[in-house]
Amino acid sequence: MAKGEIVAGCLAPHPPHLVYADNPEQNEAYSEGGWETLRWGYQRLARKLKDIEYDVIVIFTPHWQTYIGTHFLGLPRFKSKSVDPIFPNLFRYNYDLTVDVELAESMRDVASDSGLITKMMTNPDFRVDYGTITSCHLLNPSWDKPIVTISSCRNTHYYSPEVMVEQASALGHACAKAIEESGKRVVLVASHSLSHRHFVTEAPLPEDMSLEHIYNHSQYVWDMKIVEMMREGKSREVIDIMPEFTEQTMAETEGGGLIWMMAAMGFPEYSAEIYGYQSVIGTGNVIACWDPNDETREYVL
Ligand code: 2X7
Ligand code: FE2
Repeated sequence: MAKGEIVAGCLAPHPPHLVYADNPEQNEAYSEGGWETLRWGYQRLARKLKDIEYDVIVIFTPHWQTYIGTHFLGLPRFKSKSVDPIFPNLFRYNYDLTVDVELAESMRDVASDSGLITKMMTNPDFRVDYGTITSCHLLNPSWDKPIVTISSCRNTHYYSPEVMVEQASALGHACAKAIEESGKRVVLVASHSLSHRHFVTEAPLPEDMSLEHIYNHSQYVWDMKIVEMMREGKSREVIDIMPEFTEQTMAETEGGGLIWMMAAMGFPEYSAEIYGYQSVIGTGNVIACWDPNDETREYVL
């Protein structure tokens, strides 16, 4: 059997606003659009993924928060309605998704053997979080691939951002090993924003783009520094400054997704493809892709 491999790694922010703005049939809310820079970027990345041969999407989400170890979706199908607890007016999404339980269990086993605390989620009534659904919907609107969702163990809050770097890196290495042994071709997804200070009152019309802007200039400068380093192939350095970035901008990197993905991909030294940057309720969001294939990697933006 050929070795499994990671065929792409995507940094895929999940503001539910983006699904709301797209008006897919699965979502109950109706919008007049909005946040096109991100949505069009997602559409371009989704087209790229369609041209890549792969078996499964493995996604790490900060909105499935676990306090004792890392959990993995562990049943072949989850079907329900996911309602965003903060934005029920925008996101009430009827999902019906399939899980690659075999790969989820192997990742769990390897992670557990390496000393991490792990658990499979086997409650059929478990409600899949909106981070998973938003990023997966925007990257693969046809939902024609199985997924594996990995929870975010709250290391940053229990301990510190530095401990998160250690723990999420160990999890990344374990997942990479399990993927290699599986023989499967896998797309990794770190589902989160960058800077994360945000407005606390909603505009009368959420999609009124005349009111959308970054929360403050400091967040913008930090985000641009991180994006520049991604372009320059400095993924190791991005992770090295992550504790400070996370603290200074309340960044959603606190959940560990990007650390996990960069570690699993061996800290790429090639440029990340950039598909768009835009704020959503003041947060900073970049869509980026690390394509390990020199022949297909592009300069997008
Ligand atoms: O979860 C989110 C987010 N990460 C960014 C912006 C808006 C809402 O929800
Ligand atoms: Fe979020």
